[in-house]
Amino acid sequence: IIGFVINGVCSSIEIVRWLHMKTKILKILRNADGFVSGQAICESLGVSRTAVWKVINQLKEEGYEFDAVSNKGYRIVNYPDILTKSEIESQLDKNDIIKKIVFFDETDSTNNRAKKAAEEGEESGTLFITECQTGGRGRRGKTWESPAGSGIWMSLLLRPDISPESASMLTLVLAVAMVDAINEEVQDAKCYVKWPNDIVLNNRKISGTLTEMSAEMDSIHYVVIGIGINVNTTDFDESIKDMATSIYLGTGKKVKRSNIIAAFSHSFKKYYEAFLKTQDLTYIVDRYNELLINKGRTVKAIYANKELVGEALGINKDGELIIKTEDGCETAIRAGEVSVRGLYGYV
Ligand code: BTX
Repeated sequence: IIGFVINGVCSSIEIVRWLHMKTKILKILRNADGFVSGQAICESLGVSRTAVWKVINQLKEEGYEFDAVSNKGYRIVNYPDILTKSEIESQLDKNDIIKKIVFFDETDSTNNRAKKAAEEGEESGTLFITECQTGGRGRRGKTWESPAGSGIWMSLLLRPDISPESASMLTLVLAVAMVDAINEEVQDAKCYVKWPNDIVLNNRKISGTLTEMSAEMDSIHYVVIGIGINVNTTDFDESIKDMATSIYLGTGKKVKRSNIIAAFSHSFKKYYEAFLKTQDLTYIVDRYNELLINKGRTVKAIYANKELVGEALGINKDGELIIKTEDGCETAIRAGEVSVRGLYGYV
């Protein structure tokens, strides 16, 4: 029994080393201008040629395409659209907010996985991601369609030292960071934000955010921010096909999902750090209002069992939407459903 346990421990350490090395080799190849020789990889990582060769073969099996020229080495000529730990980690920097990736082929909901791990002490900055959710959740018990192979379904675990009341603003911080990330990858994608949490392309929804928190009166245990993005999706369920779209359907461009995640990791860092400085949206409000599709349009807000119709003026630094009614009164609403005339069928 002792022998078995020791063997078991050794082999799991081997697997961890293997994954780590795979990420490093991928990073070296990804960042190289041209060919990288097998010898140079061996020397920089202190591993054998056989080990490098094995990793290259594994990458080929995952769909990476190589140009291999004797005396020159390897060069990646085509990347697969996959969401493995190595594929994402090889694009992150050491200062990114995302510190660790936990990937599932399939799971019920990445928010559920993140919350469970958080309860068990998982560190801030861990990103839970899956190819397919069988129980993807929207806000207030709604469902989120999360089929395999075409979208990003992920949840970021954070443990910010902020007051619990400020946490809901993280949804807005994330939305701005994600629009910037999408725009960086697809320059002519004209994405907007529909307050508070939808990302909209061509007047249809491509993304939504679900923020969940565990806190006491004055301190946060953890926040889980879940985001779903339709990236290369071509078909939607009958129930949402008139209101949903994807980056591909909206722009005609197929995008590598891992590139969006990496771009998001960089843009989120900028906005998150700005948010932590003031614990409000002081530094983000202008960018958010630039992207706000509701701005200057007639909206109908349903909140706290009330209904309000008026012009949306924009958000304030606390993330509230200010609505001006016909009588000239301005009301700031903190949370609720807001529909915009002409969007998703509201007329
Ligand atoms: P929401 O309440 O704003 O939106 C939910 C509504 O959006 C649904 O009732 C439906 O009308 C529509 N919808 C459902 N699926 C899609 C889709 N794929 N594209 C466009 N519209 C859709 C938004 O809630 C919050 C969504 C968060 C999803 C992420 S995915 C990772 C994480 N895990 C998890 O279970 N949820 C989050």
